Order: sequence, then structure tokens, then C-alpha cells
Amino acid sequence: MAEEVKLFGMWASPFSRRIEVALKLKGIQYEYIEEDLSNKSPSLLKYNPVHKKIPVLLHNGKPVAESLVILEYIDETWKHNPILPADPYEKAMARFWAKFLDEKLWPAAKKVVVSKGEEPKEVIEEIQEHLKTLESELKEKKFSGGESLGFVDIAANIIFWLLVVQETLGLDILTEDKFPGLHEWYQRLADDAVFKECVPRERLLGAFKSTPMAATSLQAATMAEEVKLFGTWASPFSRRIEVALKLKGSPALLTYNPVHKKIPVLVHNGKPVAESLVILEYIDETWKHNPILPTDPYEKAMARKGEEQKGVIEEIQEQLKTLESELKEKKFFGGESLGFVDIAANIIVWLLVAQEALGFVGTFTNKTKLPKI
Ligand SMILES: N[C@@H](CCC(=O)N[C@@H](CS)C(=O)NCC(=O)O)C(=O)O
Repeated sequence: MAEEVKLFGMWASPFSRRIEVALKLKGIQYEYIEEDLSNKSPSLLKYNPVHKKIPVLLHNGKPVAESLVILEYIDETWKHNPILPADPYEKAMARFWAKFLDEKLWPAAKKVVVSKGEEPKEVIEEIQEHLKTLESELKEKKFSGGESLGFVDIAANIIFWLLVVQETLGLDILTEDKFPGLHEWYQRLADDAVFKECVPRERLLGAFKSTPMAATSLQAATMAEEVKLFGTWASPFSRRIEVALKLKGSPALLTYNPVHKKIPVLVHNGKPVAESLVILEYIDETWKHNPILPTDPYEKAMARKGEEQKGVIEEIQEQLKTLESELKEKKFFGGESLGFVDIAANIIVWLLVAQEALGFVGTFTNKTKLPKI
């Protein structure tokens, strides 16, 4: 049987571009399926029901999700042109730095796009702190597996997205004089033929310059009051904001402009505000009539806490449900004996303790709700 390799991706996503780099480096033929993330295909939802995100690699009918997991899968399946080092310590270090890129640098870089509209000083400092860490690690050695691209180089493609953001917003975050070591390294990456093919710089610049999010970050506050809500009809989070705006009474406050990006985002006089609970408070403080939050500071604190807590509990329950269905009839995640996931799942014990300590016994999980867990 011929091998079947399919990649569900999205052109602008650094995560799906990582997989393309790896497949091209290995010379693996694959079928690429472009996803519309505002209208995800049934296949994507079927193959990545947990995160519902691209990229997903489908290899002979078996789906693998999460870009770093997919990279390792590719490297173990097709062993030529290795991406990860063979030495266990070197390998651990490569995984460590890839994780650093995804868990530290990327979340900070994302914040710059949805920042308050003025120069996002704190966010820039946070990003530069991470870049400094990366630069000093680079001094010690090259990340890459010697002369060819390695795991960390591939994961570090997010740097090119950061460069596009900085160019679009006219910011100086990562420049040659600030980070000469990093500059030299990413120039080397940019010259690599496979890498070049998988960083759609020009297209990203074009798309990014035309998104309302970028435009609103750049534009100065307009004269007339302008309020836009970016949302989707099905999201309870964007519906929250609609309720608040309607409560404040002026239909003119709300100009619909549904963009299926990260939602909800409220744009007031060119300044974007994200996160539904943060937006609710912003609305309440900006238009003070028909208050939403109590005036008493203690009652206000309780209202904030209650909302936050409800959201967190729902999120935990959702994730436990996913785990429960993954466990199925197995004794352990690892089958008959303890495995990798069981060991990682020790955090459930901490959750049970927290549940008891906070007086939430049975809220997160109990015998009837989640019997297998
Ligand atoms: N940790 C994931 C991140 C993937 C990711 O964030 N994918 C985004 C596109 S860049 C996505 O599918 N978003 C859709 C959504 O959040 O609904 C990975 O490494 O694969």
C-alpha cells in the first residue's frame, strides 16, 4: 500500500509551516489541505477533537496533532535527514528550547498585536527578555543540528512572524543592533531554501497590513466615537459584550464588523481591547450609566471572582471530560501498566486536593460525573 500523508494546515500559521519544513527536508510527498479556521472542516474537528486546531498530520489514516509532537513523529517515522539530535541530552535540550519558544516567546509576541494601541512597552520588554535568553543560549552553541536545520530552528520559525508584526506596527523589537547573535542566526535560516519556501513573508505582510486589528493598532484615535465589536454569533464571550453594549443603551455604540479572528475584540476609537471580562469592565468604566458592576468595592471584587471562577471550573470540567473519553476501557492511559500520560497525569491528584481544600468536593470530578477518571 502506498503511504498516505496529508497535512491539514493554514498558510499563515507558523505551526503548520513547521510541518511543511520537516516534510520537505525529508522529501516526503504529501497532500496539503488548507483549512478555513473561521469555518473548520468536519475532518479537522474529527482528527483534532481536543484542540480543534491545525496543524494535523494524517499518516495512513492516523491523525497526529500539535506541531512539536508532529515534528517528532515525522523524525521517528522517516529516519533520514534527522531533525532531532541522537544524543539523549542534546535531544532533551532541543525539546526544552522548542518548548521555550512556544510557551514563552510566542504568547508574548501574540500580545503585541492585541495591545492597547499605544506603544505596548511592557509587552515589548517581555518579548525582549525572552529574546535575550535565546541570544545568550545561542552564544553557547548553534541550535541547529550542525550544518542542517534542526528541531529548534524549525520551531523558531515564529521569529519570522514576529519580524512581520514589528514591521507592520513600526516597532523596534528584534533588530540587528539589539540582538546581533539572533540576527545572524535568523539570516542564516532565511537563506535556507526550504525555510524560505515555508515563510510566506510578503503574503503575511500584505494580509497583516490589511487586517482591522493591525490597522486599529496603528491608527490614531479618530475624532468621532467609534465602537466596533469583532465577534462571532456562536460565542458566549462575544455575546456577553453585546449584552453589555445594549444595556448601555445606545445602538449607535455598536457597529458590527464580524471578523472571525480571536474574538471578542472591542475596538473603541481605534484602541482594541480583548478578553470578554476585561471588555465588560472597560465598557462599564467608559460609559458609566446603567452600571454593570456593583459600586461597593467588596461586592465588585466578589462579582469579578465569581465570574472568573465559573469560567475556570467549566474549563477544567471540559478538559477532564476529554481525558475521560480518551481513557475508554483502559486501566491506565498506558494500557495495563503505568505509562507516560499516567505519570504526567499526576497533576490530577493535585486537582483533587485543590477541590477538597477549596470546599468544591465533587465539583471537578466525582464517581458519577467521570467514573473512568
Ligand atoms: N500548540 C499548537 C498551536 C497550533 C495553533 O495555535 N493553531 C492555530 C492556527 S495558528 C489554530 O488552529 N487556531 C484555531 C483556533 O484556535 O480555533 C501547535 O503547536 O500545533
